[in-house]
Amino acid sequence: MKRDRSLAAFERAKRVIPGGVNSPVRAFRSVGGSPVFVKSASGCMLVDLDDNAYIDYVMSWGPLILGHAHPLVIAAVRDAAERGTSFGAPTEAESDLAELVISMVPSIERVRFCSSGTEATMSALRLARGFTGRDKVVKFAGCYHGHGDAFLISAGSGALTNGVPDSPGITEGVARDTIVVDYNDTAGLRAAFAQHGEAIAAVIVEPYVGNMGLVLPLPDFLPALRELCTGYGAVLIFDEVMTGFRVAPGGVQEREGILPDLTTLGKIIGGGLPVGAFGGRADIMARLSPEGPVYQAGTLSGNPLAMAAGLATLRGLQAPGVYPHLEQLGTRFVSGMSEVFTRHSVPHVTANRGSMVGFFLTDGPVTNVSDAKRSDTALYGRFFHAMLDRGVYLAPSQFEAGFLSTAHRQLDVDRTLEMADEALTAVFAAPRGSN
Ligand code: KE4
Repeated sequence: MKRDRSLAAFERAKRVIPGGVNSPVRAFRSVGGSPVFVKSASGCMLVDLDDNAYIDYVMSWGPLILGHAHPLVIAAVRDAAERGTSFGAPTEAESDLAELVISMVPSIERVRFCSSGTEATMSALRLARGFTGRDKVVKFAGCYHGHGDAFLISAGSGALTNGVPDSPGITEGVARDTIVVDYNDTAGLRAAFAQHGEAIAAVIVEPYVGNMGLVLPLPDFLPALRELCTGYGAVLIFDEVMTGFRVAPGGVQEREGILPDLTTLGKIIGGGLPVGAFGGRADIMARLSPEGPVYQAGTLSGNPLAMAAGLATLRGLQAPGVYPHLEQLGTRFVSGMSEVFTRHSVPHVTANRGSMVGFFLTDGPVTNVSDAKRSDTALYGRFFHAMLDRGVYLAPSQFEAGFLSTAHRQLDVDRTLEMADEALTAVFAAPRGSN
């Protein structure tokens, strides 16, 4: 498949933008090669600068659950834009979206909008610290909550004492207040609370993890989180930036029946435009400026175009049968992929929750980041490129989830599975290192 224009565009971009991208995962570092530059997209199809078309399973990393350029979303954004793009003053669209979010997400009584998932998680943590008067936060290895300093922390040597920065530019002082436990490690969580309980302001978790690849909670994990946070007076934050409105209308908390104290949202809530949000218990949200003392703000928070895109998207999800259809499509995708991997004797683990899908190229089970890292990332890279050359755009990293939309049809999934079979045949026929 010829991608000369994308190659040239990448060389141009690298001269003016670090790494040639505005978010690292887009640079294909994890799978090798040069990224596809997009000309346009519609439905489940992406078209690159060389007019190659791909069935898209990244879907902008989750926001586009109705597919690219959905007519209802485009019309709503166009209509809003003709009345002005931003005012820095309140509009009723913000209350419209807030009321809809509160009606859909079980634990949210009040909500604040911002412009990204990172802002949402940063703000939710500050609010939890302000509400409890405590400093420490517990996160889980392999979970990603945006690029806020407090979250770019790995488990330190003395894992339960304090974390170590994951990136230069993060101070020891910040790392000291982040405790990192293994996902699904309920014993480790109990130990963290036994050691630091009264100092823990919050626990933040991806209730279904998308940022290791798709990793699901063991049956006792989320209930233990709820029990310990309640017992020690810590704020339980479900980071549903990826799972919100994705795995169910009310996210994981609806599907699992576990209510957090705060929820962070993003992606789908903006329908492809920049929106983040955090919300939850009214008594906690009441501490937020200007009602309370915890400061948080944003020039473009509640932006009218973004509100319009979010409203059109969430309203589009209200149609009967949408979620059962997405569940069936996601299940077909992962079961078909499993059949293909089995046919080619590739060790694998596949899973889906609704239209959020994942597969690891390793034997199971995969319950935490150490398990996930056993995946054959070299094989994943060769598979990724073999699929790309056959018109299927998977996540350019083994450690990401995939997403289907209401624009994906059964025949798109079936074609994808045919291409997966062809791709693996080609990968194993070629001498190693050649593709
Ligand atoms: P943003 O700041 O990228 O809008 O959201 C951060 C974030 C927070 N929480 C969860 C659970 C997330 O998945 C994300 C962002 N997800 C990544 C995909 N793994 C965005 C892709 C990117 O970084 O370019």
